[in-house]
Amino acid sequence: MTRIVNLALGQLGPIARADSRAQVVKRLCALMREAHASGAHLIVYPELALTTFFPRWYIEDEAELDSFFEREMPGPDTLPLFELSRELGVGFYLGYAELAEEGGRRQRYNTSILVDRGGRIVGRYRKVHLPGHREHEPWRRFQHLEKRYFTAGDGFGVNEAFGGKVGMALCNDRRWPETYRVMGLQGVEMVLIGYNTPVHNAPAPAHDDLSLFHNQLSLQAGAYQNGTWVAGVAKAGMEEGVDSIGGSCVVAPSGEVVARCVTKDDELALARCDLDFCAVYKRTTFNFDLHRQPHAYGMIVARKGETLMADGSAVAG
Ligand code: CDV
Repeated sequence: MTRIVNLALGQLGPIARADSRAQVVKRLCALMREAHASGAHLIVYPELALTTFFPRWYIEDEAELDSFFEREMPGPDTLPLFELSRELGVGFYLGYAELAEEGGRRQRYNTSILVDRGGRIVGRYRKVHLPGHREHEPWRRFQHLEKRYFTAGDGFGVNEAFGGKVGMALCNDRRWPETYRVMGLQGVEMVLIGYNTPVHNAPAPAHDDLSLFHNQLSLQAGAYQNGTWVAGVAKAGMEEGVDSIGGSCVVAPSGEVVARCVTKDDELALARCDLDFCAVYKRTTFNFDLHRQPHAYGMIVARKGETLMADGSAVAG
């Protein structure tokens, strides 16, 4: 069985607050068509890819806040993307704001889904590391209210899809070694990550010049240290007065960047990812069974049949 995944990065340029879902979905479909024409099996879109990055505003009106969220997936506006996926045989990763009803309670999540080449949802992930702050902080040039608007997800799973083990994360997750390691311990072979990263870092403006470097550093380290492919995809450019980095790229299990976007606009980049290449690293330098020393790490380690959660606990299943 061949385990080649022709991967497309579907980087997006800015989405204005006034842009409708239909307008955005049209852009996503255009990228998917281009990906298909280039032989892609899977296209990765950014975090919160259906709307502008609304956590930059302090929004008090609940109905206005809700307008950025999806109540169902697919819904009427997103259905064309699923239909096109099925028609072309191109799967996708999509980040969006999810409004869920759980036990009679409304919950808001920063979510991504994995859709197979038949247009079926085969995985869902809810962002674990929510950055920013909970209260309005007027001293900032713009807000980052993810802690206010979203509930944190509860773990990093791995999906059997595209002939291998595919994991998901969202934006700030990519800076944390645990994100990759928790999936690495489950044998992940490809990690898909959408992001929205402003160039300006309000709590640490001295880091602004390093925004792009830190993005790539995190993706490369996560890939190499876990012997996995990693794809990071930006929503880039000047969106509602906030400049965000581009730099979408695919990193091989060797830690090398093998494909990269060069603009801060809607742009496709392509990589031929051989999932079997992961084994070269997983069987040698990063053979976890042979070389890891969990007894020395002072942490709980998941046994077979258990999942290691982001807080370090292990749960069945
Ligand atoms: N959307 C994000 O998670 N953005 C963060 C910013 C706030 C630093 C990031 O880690 O890129």
